[in-house]
Amino acid sequence: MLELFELRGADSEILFSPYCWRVRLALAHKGLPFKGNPLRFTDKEPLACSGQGLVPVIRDGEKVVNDSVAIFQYLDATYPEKTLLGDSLAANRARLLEKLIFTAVRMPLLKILVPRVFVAIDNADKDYFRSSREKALGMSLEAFADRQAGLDAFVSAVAPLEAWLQTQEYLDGEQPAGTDYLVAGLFFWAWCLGEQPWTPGSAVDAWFQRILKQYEAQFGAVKRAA
Ligand SMILES: N[C@@H](CCC(=O)N[C@@H](CS)C(=O)NCC(=O)O)C(=O)O
Repeated sequence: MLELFELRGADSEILFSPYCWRVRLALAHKGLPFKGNPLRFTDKEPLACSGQGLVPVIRDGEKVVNDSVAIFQYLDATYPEKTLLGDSLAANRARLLEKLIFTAVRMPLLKILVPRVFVAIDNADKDYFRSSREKALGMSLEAFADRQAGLDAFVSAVAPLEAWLQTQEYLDGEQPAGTDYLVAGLFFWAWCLGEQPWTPGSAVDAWFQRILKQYEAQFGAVKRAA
């Protein structure tokens, strides 16, 4: 069976990586059965087969693929039914969208979520998480975290999505597909860590709830941190 290496917290059922959520949602969309293999940040050995150290990684028989967008493309090429990204032009646009939201949506969320991630992760991961993230951010986690600035920037970043979702149910049209999951992965990250930085009752909220409900109908309730 297809295997998904993903990220877990101290509680192995709290899955909080935005990129791994993208892949869970994509596998659910394709209706592909899979076995989740949740790893701590510092469990690198099982990822050796992928030649790098980040999750998500999928193993599908002999084939090993890492990187959420590359996994979407692999799934479309191998299991063409229920397209995620589409042909090369559409796939290229999805990659562009991914780059845009990486900065616009991920960074505000990180400002909100960093303290929650630090609490949720296993004790064995805390030193690694702090030192690797502080090096990348160029400052301490405490200096970076800023809930109010994160919330304000997040609301501005999702305003175009809010307008878009006033006119159609999903980012990809009448049915959800790849761009919905690329963005929703970030929302699941917040959700699993016990946050909901978007406005209850908004079009974005209704969109997220539709995707969540569809996933939970297949896989059961998503566990959230307290
Ligand atoms: N571009 C990659 C990003 C993957 C990534 O950054 N994964 C994080 C988890 S959210 C990770 O594995 N971190 C492990 C580490 O920092 O050692 C994707 O889209 O899959």
